Amino acid sequence: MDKERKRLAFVEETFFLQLLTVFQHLFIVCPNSWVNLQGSCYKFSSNALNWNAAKSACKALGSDLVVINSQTELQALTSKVSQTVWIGMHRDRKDKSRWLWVDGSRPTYTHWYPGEPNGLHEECAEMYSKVHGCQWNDQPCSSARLYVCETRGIPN
Ligand SMILES: [Ca+2]
Ligand SMILES: [Ca+2]
Repeated sequence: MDKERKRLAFVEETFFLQLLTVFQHLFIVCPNSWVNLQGSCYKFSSNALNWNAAKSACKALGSDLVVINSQTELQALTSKVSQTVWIGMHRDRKDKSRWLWVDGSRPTYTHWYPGEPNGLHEECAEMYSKVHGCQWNDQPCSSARLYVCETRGIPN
């Protein structure tokens, strides 16, 4: 009996947590000229910069380069990406065979173009346009690219 009650409490808790997430997504407000996609805010740049300058530009806006955590997030972004853009992933300076997101996390989801990543001197990650399935490529950080910033929305 006790076990069953615990199980129900768990189901209830899970349900309410999911409901809370849905509401957070619905009532998130993004700054002007930012796009709200499933509870996160994105800014698609109109200027091309090298990776470090792009990261600084996002920082100046109180955000950082986009961190893509899941296929769901990638799919939400897809329709908006009409040219190659920088994303917030770079090679780990301590071990160049590994990658890091700008928030310090290790990628769990990746979406590399076939044959990529292919060069240890290509230390930053870009995302091809939707025409190329928004797949990723390692690229020298000095290249000029459009970029995508991401920030959490402000609760309404
Ligand atoms: Ca994200
Ligand atoms: Ca490459």
